[in-house]
Amino acid sequence: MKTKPYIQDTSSLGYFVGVTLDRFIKSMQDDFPYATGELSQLLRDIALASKIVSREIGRAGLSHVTGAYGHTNVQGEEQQKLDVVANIRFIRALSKGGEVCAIVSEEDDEVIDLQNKTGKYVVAIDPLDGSSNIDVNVSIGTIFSVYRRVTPLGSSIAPEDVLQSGVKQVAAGYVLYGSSTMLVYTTGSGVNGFTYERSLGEFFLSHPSIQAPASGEIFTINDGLTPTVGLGVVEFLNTCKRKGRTSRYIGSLVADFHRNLLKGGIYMYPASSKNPSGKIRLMYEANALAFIVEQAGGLATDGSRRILEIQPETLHQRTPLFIGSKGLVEELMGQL
Ligand code: AFP
Repeated sequence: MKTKPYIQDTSSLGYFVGVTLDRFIKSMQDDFPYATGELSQLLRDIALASKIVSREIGRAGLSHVTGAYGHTNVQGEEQQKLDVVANIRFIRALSKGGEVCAIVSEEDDEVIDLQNKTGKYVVAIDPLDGSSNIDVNVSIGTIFSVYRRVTPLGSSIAPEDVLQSGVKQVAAGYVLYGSSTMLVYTTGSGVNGFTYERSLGEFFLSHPSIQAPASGEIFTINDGLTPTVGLGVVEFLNTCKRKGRTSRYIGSLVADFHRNLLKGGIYMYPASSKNPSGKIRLMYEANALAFIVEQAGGLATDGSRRILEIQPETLHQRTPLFIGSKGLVEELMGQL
């Protein structure tokens, strides 16, 4: 019988066509001979929860999960029903997996101690970011950071396991529930994006090795803030306008960040008189995106410090955030 080797030539389609998230995670794990597979499993747990949340979001208008839940979170913000649904889904997935010992969530005042003394990892998560956009069918997202616990396995969790600076992240990512659902993540060796194929129930690699353009034409800020922000930011905005740059603002950090990551731009949420420490939460918004943007060649700062080097003091600490293409962040810094 004549045989021939199976050579899959997908070069004309792009090398990565057909790679599922599971297979990709496995191939990354294989690069680390001592990896136990726990981080891989954790990433799969997050992906699974995000598929469920994507489904809930997709039918939100029909299933009575839009609107307020009737409770205010620790930030003083009114929780939406979908915030609560997403929080439950992610916490359930992370607690069932067995790799995680503690979770910090935007929706919970205190650290969630999973009482899992063999869990190696701590997760900080904003289960559903951009809540004000839920009811109006505009893109929203999930943001997550993963840290290795610092106390020995077998012991109870301690504050130092949780309050770690962004440089200590071992993985970070976001899910964008937009015109399609995408999961973008890094484990510190580049950034890769996966698009959800709903009918197959799988994420497929669609954006391999994402690189942030070195500069760009998009500036992103809530313009209503500008009368109360620092003069340096105002000056930078005037420069952007003089140079004919484009202003784009969705009000969902994940969506605004993702657009600028792919197209080149800068997202700004400075300190203002309303939010003297900025609005964006360090532990489950800024750090993950800062890790991703740096891995993609961009920058993230609070105006004077690299976001990843800020030592968090409290769980829900806020920070000013300037993040995006290197050239634009540097230009802004020159005017601060
Ligand atoms: P929520 O998830 O609490 O709505 O916060 C959204 C967010 O942190 C971020 O996603 C947006 O970029 C920013 O707030 C929008 O803030 P403004 O409404 O003040 O522009």
